[in-house]
Amino acid sequence: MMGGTSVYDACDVCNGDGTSCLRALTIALDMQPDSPKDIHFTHNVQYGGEFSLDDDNTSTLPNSITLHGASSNDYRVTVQGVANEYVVESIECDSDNVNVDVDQRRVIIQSGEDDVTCTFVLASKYYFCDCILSSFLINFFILRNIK
Ligand SMILES: [Ca+2]
Ligand SMILES: [Ca+2]
Repeated sequence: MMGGTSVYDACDVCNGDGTSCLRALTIALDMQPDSPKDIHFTHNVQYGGEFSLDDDNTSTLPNSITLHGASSNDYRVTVQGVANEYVVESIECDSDNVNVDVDQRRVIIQSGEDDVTCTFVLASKYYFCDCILSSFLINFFILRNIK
């Protein structure tokens, strides 16, 4: 293979068993509030380079996925096309070998031996507004009843 090393090439170099030098890179989605909305991600960990997650109780889509990559590569996972009503509030990873860039909606997982889990937290902009609206309505009815 010119100009690069595939995952399988790298594993032949490591142990020859095709799996034991692969890192498990788990990407999880936490929508706030929970939502069936499909959220699309791109990555360069495995061939294909994309997946979708949601955050509800149905099995149509999972809320996390585990990818396997060679430890000697840097990887990038980006959440794409976040709908207008959502913002990427935070991205939480359980490893120091990750550059988190919330503004660019991505993580860069640096080469290393550790397995990594990153949780993308997407919050609805209107969730907060709902809370304000309902507290306004509650106050309104309390005041009305006091009079
Ligand atoms: Ca959630
Ligand atoms: Ca689901």
